[in-house]
Amino acid sequence: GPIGVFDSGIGGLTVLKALMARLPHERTLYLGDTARVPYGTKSGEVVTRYSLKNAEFLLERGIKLLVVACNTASAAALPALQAALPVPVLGVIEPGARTALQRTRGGGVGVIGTPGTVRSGAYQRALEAGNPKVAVKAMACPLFVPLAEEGWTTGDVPLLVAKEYLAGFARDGVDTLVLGCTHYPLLKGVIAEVVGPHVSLVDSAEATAEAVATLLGEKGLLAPPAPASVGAPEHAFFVTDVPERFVEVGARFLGRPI
Ligand code: DGN
Repeated sequence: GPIGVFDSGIGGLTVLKALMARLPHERTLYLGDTARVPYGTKSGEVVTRYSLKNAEFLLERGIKLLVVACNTASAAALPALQAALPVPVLGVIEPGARTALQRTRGGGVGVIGTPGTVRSGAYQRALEAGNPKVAVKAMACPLFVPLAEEGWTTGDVPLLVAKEYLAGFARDGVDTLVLGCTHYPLLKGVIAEVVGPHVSLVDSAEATAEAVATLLGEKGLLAPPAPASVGAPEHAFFVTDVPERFVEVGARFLGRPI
């Protein structure tokens, strides 16, 4: 079966992009819950209810593994999804936290995400579970989401917003910063400019793709390479609202047409 991926909307395409690069032989099914986006400002209960619905839709289509691409949904709903589903379920938080712990030299780790992700404390818990001595500073950066979707990822406006959000990280001895939201990889340039070259940025999408590859390998679930005559594996997309905006904006997140 294919790998199932769901997100609150468009942002999870950054995770799908990393998955497709890391696992080029895998078929994928992506569900963007564009009717109910954003999740980032909603309560954990509501996000969990939506997440279970999304998972059910993908499960009915025969997925072998579920990737929760949305950080907010990973933070709120991972245990509920793992309890409810008969297939392995992976979120983006564990892999991002693990990579941050490998990277940090001084033990100061910053996390940025939606208000829901930060409020849940999920990254903080995952980091502290891996290393109790780590000093975590988390900050919600909600304006990064619309900026990324509008394609406003360079120039004065995103730079000013990034400075407002991130200036404190430099003072607090943070040497590693987790991009804990699907949209933030698009703003890597301005974020790096503000925090400076001594802060290592952790892309949760890439860390998750690596974790998916490891898990599929361990379970013997990797798709075999197809003969050249068969062509590239299929990637299917579903949305819960009309698809126009998803197709247009999504191409930028995925780095190729949808
Ligand atoms: N996909 C969400 C996340 O990674 O937390 C961001 C979009 C949103 O729901 N606000």
